[in-house]
Amino acid sequence: MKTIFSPDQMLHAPQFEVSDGKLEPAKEIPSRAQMVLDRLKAVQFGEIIEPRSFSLDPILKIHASDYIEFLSDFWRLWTEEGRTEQEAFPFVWPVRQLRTDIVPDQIDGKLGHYSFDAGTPMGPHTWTAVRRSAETALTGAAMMAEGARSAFALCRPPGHHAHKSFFGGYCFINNAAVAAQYLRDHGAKRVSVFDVDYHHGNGTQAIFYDRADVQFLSIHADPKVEFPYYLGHADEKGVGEGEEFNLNYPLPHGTPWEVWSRALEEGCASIEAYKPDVLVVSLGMDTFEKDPISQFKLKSEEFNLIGERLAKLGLPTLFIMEGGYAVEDLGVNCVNTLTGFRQR
Ligand code: OKS
Ligand code: ZN
Repeated sequence: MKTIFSPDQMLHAPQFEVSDGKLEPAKEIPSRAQMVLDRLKAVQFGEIIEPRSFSLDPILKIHASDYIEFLSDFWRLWTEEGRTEQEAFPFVWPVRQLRTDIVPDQIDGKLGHYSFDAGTPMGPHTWTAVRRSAETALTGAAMMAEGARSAFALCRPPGHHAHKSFFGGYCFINNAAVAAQYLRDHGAKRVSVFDVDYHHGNGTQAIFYDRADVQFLSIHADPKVEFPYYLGHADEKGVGEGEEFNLNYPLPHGTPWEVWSRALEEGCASIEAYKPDVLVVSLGMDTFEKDPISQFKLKSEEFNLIGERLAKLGLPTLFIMEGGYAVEDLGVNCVNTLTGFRQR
């Protein structure tokens, strides 16, 4: 299995995030990708290749053009308004009765319009890294369209919280959604996206919610007690043509493998019934027992079992990296998953 990665993805290097209302050290940092690269090399997992370049077209099939323009112009606007902080945080949002049909001119107004949380700083090189991360996912999708049986897109920044026109949860472009759409546009009739990150993939769910051609499944901490709080409940099943093609498995804090793996089984059974041409896995390792921001109890060896179970589906599979913040163990947990998959 080949890994796709570009060092440009390291250019997004936030120092801080607003977490639970406090300024804290940033968690979604370049060393995450480095730990995975180091482990891939240590076990000689396979070739690591640079992503290809893509026009913005495949990204604009998922994201609104004004949003992508905002992301790509952001740092110029920020400095033109005389702001000198090295990272920008939104702090005001157009919730409920406030208007979203007019985009403010002022940069803080824009930041709130195009985001849903304050935990996702933007810096001078965020756009470069974000676009390259999406190209990493797109390269994986292109390799699958060209006949690869599997690929690993080492995406960073991650993507699954990003909606059509707003960022949040460390995510800017929804890499998995962009990849799934690319696969649809290059021969796949049906695509399943299985999100095994600790957090609900609210962006991916919302993007495909009314569609029957992309099935979305997510195992995650119950949003009643966990970020992203406002999406990811079990009764969200899709709308219109998309009805029954959205499947959420919210689980309580403290969930161990014995319980988590039952949701994995159920999800796999639904994927088998859907009969997709290709599987996209939103791979988060923040289900790990020692993850600093999460409350599930998966052990390092159990990540191999995730890979093994997914392999049993017998589908061409594109892995796309999402979260995971126990940096010391992240490489092992990630490569364990990929190894479990390959050993089948
Ligand atoms: C603040 C929590 C912010 C959580 C962001 C989640 C990022 C992630 N205490 N998504 O999968 O890993
Ligand atoms: Zn996560």
